[in-house]
Amino acid sequence: MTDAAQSHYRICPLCEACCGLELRTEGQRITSIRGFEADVLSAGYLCPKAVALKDLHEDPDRLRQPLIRRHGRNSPLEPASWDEAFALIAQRLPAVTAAHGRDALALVLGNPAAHKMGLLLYFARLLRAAGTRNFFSASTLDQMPKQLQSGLMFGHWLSLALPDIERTDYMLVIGANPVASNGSMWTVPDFRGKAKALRARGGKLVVIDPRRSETAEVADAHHFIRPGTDVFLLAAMVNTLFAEGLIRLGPAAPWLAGVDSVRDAVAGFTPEAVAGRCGIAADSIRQLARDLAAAPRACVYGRIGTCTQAYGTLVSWLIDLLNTLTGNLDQPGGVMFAQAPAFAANTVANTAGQPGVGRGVTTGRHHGRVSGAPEVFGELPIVQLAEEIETAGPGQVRALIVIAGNPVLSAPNGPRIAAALDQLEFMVSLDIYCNETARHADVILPGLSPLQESHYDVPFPQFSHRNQARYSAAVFAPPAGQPPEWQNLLRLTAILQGRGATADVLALDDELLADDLRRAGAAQPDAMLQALSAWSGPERLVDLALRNGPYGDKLGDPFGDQPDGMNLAKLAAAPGGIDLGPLQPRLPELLRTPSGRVELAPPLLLADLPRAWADLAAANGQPGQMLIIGRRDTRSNNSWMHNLPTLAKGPERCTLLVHPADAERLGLSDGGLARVSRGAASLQAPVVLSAAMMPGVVSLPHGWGHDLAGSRLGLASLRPGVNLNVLLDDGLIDPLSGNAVLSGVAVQVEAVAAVGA
Ligand SMILES: Nc1nc2c(c(=O)[nH]1)N[C@H]1C(S)=C(S)[C@@H](COP(=O)(O)OP(=O)(O)OC[C@H]3O[C@@H](n4cnc5c(=O)[nH]c(N)nc54)[C@H](O)[C@@H]3O)O[C@H]1N2
Ligand SMILES: Nc1nc2c(c(=O)[nH]1)N[C@H]1C(S)=C(S)[C@@H](COP(=O)(O)OP(=O)(O)OC[C@H]3O[C@@H](n4cnc5c(=O)[nH]c(N)nc54)[C@H](O)[C@@H]3O)O[C@H]1N2
Ligand code: SF4
Ligand SMILES: [Mo]
Repeated sequence: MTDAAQSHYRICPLCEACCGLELRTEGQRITSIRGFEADVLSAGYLCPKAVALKDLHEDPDRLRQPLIRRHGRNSPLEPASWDEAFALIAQRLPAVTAAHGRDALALVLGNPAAHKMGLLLYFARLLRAAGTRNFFSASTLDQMPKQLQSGLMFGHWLSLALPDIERTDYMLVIGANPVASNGSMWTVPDFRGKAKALRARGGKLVVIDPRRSETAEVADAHHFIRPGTDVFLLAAMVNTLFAEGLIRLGPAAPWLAGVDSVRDAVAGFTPEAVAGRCGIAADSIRQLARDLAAAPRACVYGRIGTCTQAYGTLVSWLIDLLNTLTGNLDQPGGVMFAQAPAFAANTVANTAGQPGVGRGVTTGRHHGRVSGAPEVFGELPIVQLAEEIETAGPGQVRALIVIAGNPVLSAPNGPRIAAALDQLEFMVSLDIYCNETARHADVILPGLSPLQESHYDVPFPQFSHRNQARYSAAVFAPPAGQPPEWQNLLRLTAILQGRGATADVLALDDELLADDLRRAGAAQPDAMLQALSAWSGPERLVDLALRNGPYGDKLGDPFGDQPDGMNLAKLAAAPGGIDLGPLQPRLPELLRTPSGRVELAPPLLLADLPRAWADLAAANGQPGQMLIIGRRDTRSNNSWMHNLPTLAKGPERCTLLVHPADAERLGLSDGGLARVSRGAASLQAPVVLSAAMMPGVVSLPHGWGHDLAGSRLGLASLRPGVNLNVLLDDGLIDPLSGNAVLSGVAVQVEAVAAVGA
């Protein structure tokens, strides 16, 4: 008997572009993966990673069964049944918190959790049950500065001003490489195609980056910048707008507060004062400001290169100041706010509550125990995880749950983190591999293959360049007996609540949802639960959020008063999704600041400017040192996907890019080995000469170093690469957001003598 060919619509869960795919299958076999032409967001676009979903699904190293250490921390990780794995957790984990308090358990949430509705929605349940202050995530290796700045200016952490690329005339990209990364904190599939269209209609794309990146290659102009000096460049651009009378507030004017304070704050940052430090001529800085101001519709977009530096929050603020002071805030063709169809109530509070005013955001409700970093959006800096484990005293972290994260490779000073993990009394990892972090766990609980899960993008419609809603069902049924991850999180929740390993998690799910409804003050909670009964688990939460969202059929009070509105059943019946149109102006309704204004001059940020001013005169690095930056490659994804044959083939990707002039001075040759070191930390990487590098700057991608004993990534270990984060300093953060400094760190680079030479 042959299996019938079938076609499936499936949203790609691998990156923030969230492309819609069409998968063809015959029985359990995947026969093709393509972009789905009818997808309302991505219209057929896909990248090579999507095709690797087949390899991921079939990867023999992908875990299908829990692994546990039966005889304590020094015994080997061995396959176990689900019952045995949870019984071990129930036996060991509550004992730690019972003896040492709730903060003795830390939680780490990694990047892929943002792409899995079961993980993201149910993590909130686990965090509440854990009641610990020790919560860390990839956000402090990534976008925390952007969230803090957006929160301070607009009143909510997730109210991000997004470039309206399809209607703009001028786009400045700084510290982002969306041609390779496919965009971040901005869901915009096929950036390259959209950039091409922008230029074809006479618009201009300009890139500022220490490397002539793949995005710079498709731009009209590119400027090198010394890594870490964006704060100076952007402050000088804002200064120029004031100095040359180019300030234009536009239709947002009535809602803006603090323009004069901004003028005073940037007064000293003239183009001449910063040019030398940035490596950009003063005239060029002025011209960048003038071009931005002169374009009828313009936008500035900054991403990870501007966040992972010592002034990440200031830089993110200056970017939105440029957008605002040129009249482009909340305007078509400028930067605009999405209106997400779901999670308005809990994750996207800018459509919930009273429009136009709110509590705003604060930081520092508690502090890290050792270095005293303020909590930001409920999180402590992930670079401080190790010290919280190492340092004895009340509140010491003694147990850890890591969910879809790999800090041993992803965070600065991985070796220190690895050593700290070995000091824990108990550790659980939820992962699909035994990765470099999970190898330290007492229990690894595997997730399903993405193709065995249904999908709704929980956070990304909030960052989408167009309003839209999409849902896709699972392609394959999960294997019998393997629970979906939301159930694993609920079982951990039950264990932390003292209900043991065998609690009825479906009953707990009902109970927690009913609690949510009561807490939200629902007048008719029972009727609401009844109306949601077609769905269970994360789908039920999505249905609820969609129905009570801005486009929903309104389950809230009054009950069901928008019968034509959206719900999950309607969305599921629309493969390719529902288009909700281009972004619309949302001021002042979007604002959730206490003043009801866009806060252009938040005191926290103004108070940080003198730090930058004092630093302006200093040099970054000693003579002879190089500054190291990262790099993303389309065929790689942070610290994973290196185990998949279709992506792993081809040229070596973990290479050190060096400008030819630097190479000559340092005695490096193309294809030769370089030793890169910072203090006692060092690594060796193959050199590739590249005129695309700014002289004085070298680039090495992150997420490599798959040669650590105990991880189980067979293919990846054959070409392990080296871990950039071994070199980076876990003491370097942006103090406002707690974000790690991952870029522009000074290193020593020297040739490694060829053996026998
Ligand atoms: N030097 C340097 N370091 C960086 C960066 C940089 O630019 N430079 N970038 C930083 C950024 S932006 C980020 S977001 C972080 C990312 O760093 P992490 O948050 O550590 O995320 P990943 O490296 O993506 O690894 C996540 C793990 O999730 C697992 N996983 C994948 N899918 C699933 C699933 O469905 N369920 C479960 N349970 N697990 C799954 C993978 O197997 C992998 O082990 O790295 C950061 N590190
Ligand atoms: N293929 C692929 N796609 C990915 C990922 C991946 O690992 N691989 N990771 C995903 C994740 S988690 C994220 S957060 C996004 C990130 O998405 P992007 O922000 O687009 O990340 P990058 O491609 O690293 O681009 C950052 C750029 O900043 C530049 N840069 C470095 N330092 C500085 C500096 O000091 N100043 C300025 N102006 N520029 C600087 C770098 O040279 C680089 O070109 O990508 C996502 N998409
Ligand atoms: S760009 Fe590639 S990895 Fe990202 S969502 Fe689209 S297909 Fe998936
Ligand atoms: Mo990220």
